[in-house]
Amino acid sequence: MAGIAKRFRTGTKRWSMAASAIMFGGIALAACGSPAKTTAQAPKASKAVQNLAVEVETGKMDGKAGWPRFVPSSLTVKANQPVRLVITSYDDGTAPLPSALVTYDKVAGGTETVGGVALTSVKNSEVSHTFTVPQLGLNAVIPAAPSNGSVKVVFTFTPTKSGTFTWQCYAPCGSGSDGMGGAMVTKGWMTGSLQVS
Ligand SMILES: [Cu+2]
Repeated sequence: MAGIAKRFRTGTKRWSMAASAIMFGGIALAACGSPAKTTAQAPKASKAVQNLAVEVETGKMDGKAGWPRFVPSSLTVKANQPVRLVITSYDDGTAPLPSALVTYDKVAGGTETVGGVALTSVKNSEVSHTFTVPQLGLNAVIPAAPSNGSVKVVFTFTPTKSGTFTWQCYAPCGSGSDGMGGAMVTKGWMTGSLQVS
């Protein structure tokens, strides 16, 4: 959460700098009567995008009834370079977030498209899984796939901290009365690692 707040502050600062630049440009324009020449440097070429592909398999596919899993569950990326994580989910089951975790229906720390459409949250009743890295403030939300079909979620983010972090699904898609057992607490299923080097 602190990370998100920090990013927000940075964003605000950048915006106000941009606003000052616009105002300054306006004054220059008024003074000389012709468009002010821009002296700003062209932005540097963007860094190469790191592409990652993950599948969410259902119990039918992985051979363990009621145990959905992310494949692969161990991911490795470089810090300070954008990551394009493509999550293809075949799971048509929903697992709405419980009230204590309901804010995880919102995308955080990056941008998301579902089936090519940008969105900032998924209706809780349609949530199937999340890909959440609490230590990096990342949250991708995966809606249920159509039955016998798949849904493609593209989550783009840039990790700025290096280390080995745990990712976790926060949607109660596991076993037990609260859905938080089984796959949810088993490494390699609904939790795994994100190594940022
Ligand atoms: Cu899950």
